[in-house]
Amino acid sequence: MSELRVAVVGAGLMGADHITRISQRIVGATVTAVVEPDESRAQAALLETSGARTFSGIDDALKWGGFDAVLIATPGPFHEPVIVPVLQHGFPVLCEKPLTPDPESSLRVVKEEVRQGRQLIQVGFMRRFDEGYQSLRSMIAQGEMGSLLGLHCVHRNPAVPDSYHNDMLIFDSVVHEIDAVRFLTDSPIRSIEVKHLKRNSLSPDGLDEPILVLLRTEDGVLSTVEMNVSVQFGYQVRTEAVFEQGLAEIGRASGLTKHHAGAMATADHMSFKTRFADAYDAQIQRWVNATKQGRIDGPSAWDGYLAAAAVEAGLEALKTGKEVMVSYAPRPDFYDVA
Ligand code: ISE
Repeated sequence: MSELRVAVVGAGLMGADHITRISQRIVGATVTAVVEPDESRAQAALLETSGARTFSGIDDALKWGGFDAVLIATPGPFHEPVIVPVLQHGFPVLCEKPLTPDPESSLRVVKEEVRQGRQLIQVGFMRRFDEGYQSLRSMIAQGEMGSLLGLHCVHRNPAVPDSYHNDMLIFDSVVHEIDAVRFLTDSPIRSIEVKHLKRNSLSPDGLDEPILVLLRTEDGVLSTVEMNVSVQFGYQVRTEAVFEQGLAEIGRASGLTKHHAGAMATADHMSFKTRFADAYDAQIQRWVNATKQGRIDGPSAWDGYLAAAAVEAGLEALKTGKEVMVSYAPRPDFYDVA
C-alpha cells in the first residue's frame, strides 16, 4: 500500500492538529474522511484536506468505508462507542489518550481487540515519542548514575477549556504521567495519593487545584507530580530524575535565549501542540509506517487499560485524600511481548 487512507474522528483541537500534520508533514498518508458532527469544524478541516469526505457519525463513515485506518481524536469519554465498531470492521486505530477514562470500558475495548485476533490499537501517549523521555528511559535502564530513587514531574497548563472538570485532572491530564512514569521506570504504578496545594483563585469554578499526586511504583520509586492547570503564563512539562549518584532533567524551554536589560529570557510554550509537536509527528509517522505492515509501533490497548486502572485509584485518592492501591486484571496472553 503506497498511501494509507486515514479517517480522522473528531476535528476539535487535537483532531484539527492531526489533520494538518497528516496533510503537511506525514509521508505516506492522506486524510480521506473527517467524522465530525459540528459543521463549522468539519468545514475548517476540509480546508486542510482536499478531497476528504465528511460524516457526522462513525456509522455512516463505516458504511462508506473509503479508508484503511482510523485516528480517534474525540475526548476520552467518547472513545468506546467509536472504537468498538471500528474494531468490528477490522480497521487499525490510533486512539488519542486516554484509551477510555475507566478500567471497565478499557477492558471491554481490550476484549474486542482480542476477539479480532491481532493488535489493531495504538494509544496516543505521545510522550513516549519525545526525545527527552526516550533518553531518560535509557539512562534509567543503563543505571549509569546508580538506581533511580524518585522523579519530580511538573505538568502545567496555562488554562483549560470550559468543558474541563475536576476528575479530568486525573483521567485527562495526570494520565500522561501515569503512563510516562511506567514507561520511564518500567515498573507498574502500585499506589496513588493526592494532596492539594493552596487553591489558585484563578482556577475555574468547580476545579480544586493545583494538586500534588504521589505515584509509587512496584519497584519503590516515588514520583511527585504537580498538576496545575491555571498557571496563566505558559505550558510546561518537565521531569527531574533523582539517582543515587546524580540528577537528570528533561523538558526545559529551549530555543532562542535573549539577554537584555539585566534579564535572560527563553520563550515558554503556550500549548502541548508546540511542546510535543515533534513527538506527535514521530508518533503519527511511526503509526502510519507500522500500520502499512499490519502492526502497531507504540503503546498498546493493554497500556491504555493499565493507565485506566491507575486512573481509577487516582480518582479515589483525589476524593478521599488516602493512599489508594491500584488493582490490575490479569494480562491476556495476547499481549505477551514476543
Ligand atoms: C490535554 O487533554 C492533554 O492531553 C495535554 O497534553 C495535557 O497537558 C492537558 O492537561 C490535557 O487536558
